[in-house]
Amino acid sequence: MAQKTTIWKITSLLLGLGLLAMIMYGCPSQTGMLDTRDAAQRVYVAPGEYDEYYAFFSGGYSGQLSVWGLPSARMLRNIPVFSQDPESGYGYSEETKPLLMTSYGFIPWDDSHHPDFSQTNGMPDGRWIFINGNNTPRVARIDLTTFETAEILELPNTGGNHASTFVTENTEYILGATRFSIPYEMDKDVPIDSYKENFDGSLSFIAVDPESGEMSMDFQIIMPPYHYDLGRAGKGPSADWAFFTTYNTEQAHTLLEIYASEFDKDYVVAVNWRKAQEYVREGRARTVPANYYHNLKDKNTGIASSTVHDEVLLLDPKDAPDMIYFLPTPKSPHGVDIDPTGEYIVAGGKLATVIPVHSFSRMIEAIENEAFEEVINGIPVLEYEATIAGEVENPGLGPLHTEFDGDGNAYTSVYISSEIVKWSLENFEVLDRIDAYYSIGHLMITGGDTPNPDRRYMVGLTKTSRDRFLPTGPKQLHPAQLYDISGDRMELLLDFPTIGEPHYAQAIKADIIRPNVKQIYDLDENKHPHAVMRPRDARVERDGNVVRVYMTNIRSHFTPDNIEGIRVGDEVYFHLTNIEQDWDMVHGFAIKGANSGEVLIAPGETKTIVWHPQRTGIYPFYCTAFCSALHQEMQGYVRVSAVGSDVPLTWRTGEE
Ligand code: K7E
Ligand code: CUA
Repeated sequence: MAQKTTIWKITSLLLGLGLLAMIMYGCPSQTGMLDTRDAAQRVYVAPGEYDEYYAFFSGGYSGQLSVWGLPSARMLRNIPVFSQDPESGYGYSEETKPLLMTSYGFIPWDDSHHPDFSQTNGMPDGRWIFINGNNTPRVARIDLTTFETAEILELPNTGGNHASTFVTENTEYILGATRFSIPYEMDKDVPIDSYKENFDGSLSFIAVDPESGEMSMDFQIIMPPYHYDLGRAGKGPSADWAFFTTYNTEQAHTLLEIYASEFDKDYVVAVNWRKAQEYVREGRARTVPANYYHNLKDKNTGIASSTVHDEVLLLDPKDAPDMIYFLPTPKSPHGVDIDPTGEYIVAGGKLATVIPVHSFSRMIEAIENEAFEEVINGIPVLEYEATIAGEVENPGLGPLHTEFDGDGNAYTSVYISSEIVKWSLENFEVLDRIDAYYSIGHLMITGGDTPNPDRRYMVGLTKTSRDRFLPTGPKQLHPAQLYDISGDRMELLLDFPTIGEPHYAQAIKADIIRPNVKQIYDLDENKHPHAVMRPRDARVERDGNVVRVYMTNIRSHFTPDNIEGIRVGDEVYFHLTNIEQDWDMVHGFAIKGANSGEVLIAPGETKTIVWHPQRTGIYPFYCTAFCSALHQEMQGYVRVSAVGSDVPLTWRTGEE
């Protein structure tokens, strides 16, 4: 009897908690879990078959961009972007090192958050994908014919480029913004307590050449010293606008956890970038000194080089009327997301109890009616009531990011209560909710942030996996979950570990990219100045203490293989040309004692590694990729003699 009472007490307690949760969060999802076999079927891609989607996950603190097939969640590639990659030689080879140059020198790491595709008429065109570096502020362009980083541009006047890379409808601009306000003047040494006087915010508009994809810093807008968190380009009717969230409008500079959470509302910034561009063309921007690097890989040689810029165009809202507005938004918002119609501007107030949804058309009306609360540094603050379209009640605790399925539904990731909440753009009512494992950041819907998403799959990018996978010590990989969103209820299909910390992701129909992917680098187009196309042209040349080895690689030998006459103190460049013209026929190169990674050379490509021999002796080098039955034979030796030795420079090509 006593036992029964206890059970009943526990049951009613659980029921009560459930009821409480229902009151707090609306109707809970049934289970969301499918019959396991059914789920397995729906993510099954048979051996030899291709996935339907390419998905690109940011690497977060890995600085890279990983590529996955969906729905199988097979990892296809990890593209090195901001961080050196000893596996491929990216950031170690002489060709790629300049990509990682900044005004602070060679920075072989960054923190990559938001990938976004180049777009044509609002739809991803599969030509390039961009991604931001949040730490030493940068933006990178990855060429989707080769899946390689082609370009990196540093951002001046920026302390953490987080609200990036969001791309406008026809890739006119990539957005950027300073997450942490900082003093503008370069290297300015001021007390941090002088925050309000000396610190400024900035928004960046990076232009993209429509043919080559080449990026350039077109202009920046100087802003009050708030924190600029996330951005989005408008769509359709709002396509000429860009939106950013702010937090710390309190302008705190210590204990932000407390002092940057005081105000009930911060702002969404709305910028008419087309108008800003006109003002800049009219000469209303001023030129200010700056110092930033632009690193670009030459298409013909494969060699990256750096250009240093010393000024930037700066537009002040005080000199640029009718261009930029603040929309009050509760409370320390994180994400700002634009629905497929371009009408709704959804903010994720991480400390707010509702999800505020602004209306673009109401915003335009409010601007016309001058429904302003005040004007800050030339920026009118619109009345909250004048722009708001609705608020989603009971969204859960800590809403962050919202995505859309194109059928009038929105999906918001909710960090603290660790769930995804689906709600209606018609009446702002919650329709469904499903657990996330655990603590979700961004989510992503196939077809993405476009006027026309594919209502197929949704990926939740979560922060901690805890008990979801076999344990690997105190730290587990960051997980992701795949959901089917084609029905009324969200259904969990799969959960899988990822690499790095994916913040955001994009997925595109594989057909858009696949036909353009290169299988080889064409040797006829290889204009690398140190390339050799035939083993008989292979040679070694000395100029003072600089030695250049012009080497070919083909199954299963290096030419030349044996080199003598190298001395301690020499600077030895191995210029390796892979003269294979077969898809995926790579060779690697490594030499004992080199303070470097290996270099992996794709078919038709030339890559260079530099080596500074420290000690006399015999140094084996070998191919690191198991390329053929005689791969183990793909090797050679370098003889290193003492400084001043008279051993003549010789090499073996098999022709002598
Ligand atoms: Cu929410 Cu950098 Cu977009 Cu992480 S960010 S989650
Ligand atoms: Cu080439 Cu192994």
